[in-house]
Amino acid sequence: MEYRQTDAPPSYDSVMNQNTSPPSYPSLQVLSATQIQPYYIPQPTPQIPAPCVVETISTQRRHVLSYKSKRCCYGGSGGSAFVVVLLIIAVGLGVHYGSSLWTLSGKDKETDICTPSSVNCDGKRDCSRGSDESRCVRFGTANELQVMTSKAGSFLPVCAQGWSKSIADQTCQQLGFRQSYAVDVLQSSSSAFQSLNSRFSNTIQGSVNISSSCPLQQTVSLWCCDCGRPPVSTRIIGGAVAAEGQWPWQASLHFRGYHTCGGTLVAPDFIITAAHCFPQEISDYLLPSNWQVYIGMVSQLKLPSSYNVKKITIHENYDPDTKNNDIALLILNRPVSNIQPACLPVFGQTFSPGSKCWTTGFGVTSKGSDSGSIFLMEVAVDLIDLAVCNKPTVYNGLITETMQCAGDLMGGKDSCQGDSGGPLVCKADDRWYLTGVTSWGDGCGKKNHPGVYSNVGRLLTWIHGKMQQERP
Ligand code: 4AZ
Repeated sequence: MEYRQTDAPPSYDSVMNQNTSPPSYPSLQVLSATQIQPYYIPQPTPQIPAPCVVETISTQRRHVLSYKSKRCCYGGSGGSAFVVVLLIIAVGLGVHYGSSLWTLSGKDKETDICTPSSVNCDGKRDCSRGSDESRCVRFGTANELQVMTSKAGSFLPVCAQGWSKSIADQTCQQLGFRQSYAVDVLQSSSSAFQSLNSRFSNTIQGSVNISSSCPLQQTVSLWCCDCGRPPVSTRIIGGAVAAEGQWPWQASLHFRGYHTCGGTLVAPDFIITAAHCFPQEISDYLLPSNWQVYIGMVSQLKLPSSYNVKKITIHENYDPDTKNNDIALLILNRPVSNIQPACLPVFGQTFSPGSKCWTTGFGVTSKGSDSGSIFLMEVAVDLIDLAVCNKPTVYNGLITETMQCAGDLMGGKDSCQGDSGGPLVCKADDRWYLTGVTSWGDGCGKKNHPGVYSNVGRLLTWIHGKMQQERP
């Protein structure tokens, strides 16, 4: 995180506890000029040793070992060749294998096999991984529940009549949440609706029928969890160290005991992070057992108990060269309780250029620094219009629709190496929404080179789809 301003915040050193000597960072990469390749993020990101390095590493080694021993059941000591043969046979037979086996193999391997007569959003699962039924629900303004059915062919609001807590819970569970949080009734001006059938059958899209009206035009607004409202709302004025509880959804992803990337809790079982945190060419990064997730803490010296990763899902169309679709979803081994997730934006929600948003992370605090930050750092950034960010003097056309620039064109306020995968959040209606995922940039804090974030609003269909497919 880079932070320079004229009305200067306290320097990093001045906010550090002077009595605590920072641990040495033996394996850290120095962010040198040669590493700052324009438009490309050097990988892997810097690694901050956890204070309990020995213990953490030994625990993780146990995980790795048990993982490997499981794999031996598939592959034996002959290893990879046999696994490859197995995979080929599996695809050939259309066998639906356990998810972690696929994850191991990296992206593009999650073949979803569909029946020839597969129909999307008819409530019947025709594909082995359920992709035909995973993009049929979304939320509109005011969290209006909108359902697509094969018959309607478009997203329509759902009539409030007949709605119950049980249907709300089942719908939220379909979307990857544990239960529902709140239901409201909206006054709709729509001219077509979905009305509930008398029986709920598995999915919400399988339980509604198209209708030209709703009683009193009342439709359902559904919340699957409370989100985006931190318990603490004060912050260190002008400073850059985050107050405890300010950004509870912030995750620190440790690869073999070292902070490597940020992440954001978006539901009790799910973390959103960046695809580039899992370089495809290094298979170790794709092993869930090599990762530990810490959530809600503000110091790498005070780690809470960790979560294991059950599965890493990387966007199928992530392009490591352009960083397009730089997003990944982690499912945790157990649900997080008592920590507020950030809200996911609703469909069509926009944050206008110039919106005040914040990005947070444990990344390096100045160019050339050889270590990440022990403390969670925060910085206010402005959203920057796509066309401005694509100007020849800025990123000269490299910014796609699934990216969002944020920072300050004058330089100084930026995320940096090690912040990757972490949140860019913007406030609306008193809640913080995950607007971006820290992705890349030409250096850090440089004039005319703001931070580039994955555009969460543009990747919502992917996020909801995967949360449904991977639901706990
Ligand atoms: C990185 O390497 C990185 N200044 C993250 C953010 C930015 C640049 C690089 C944005 O993880």
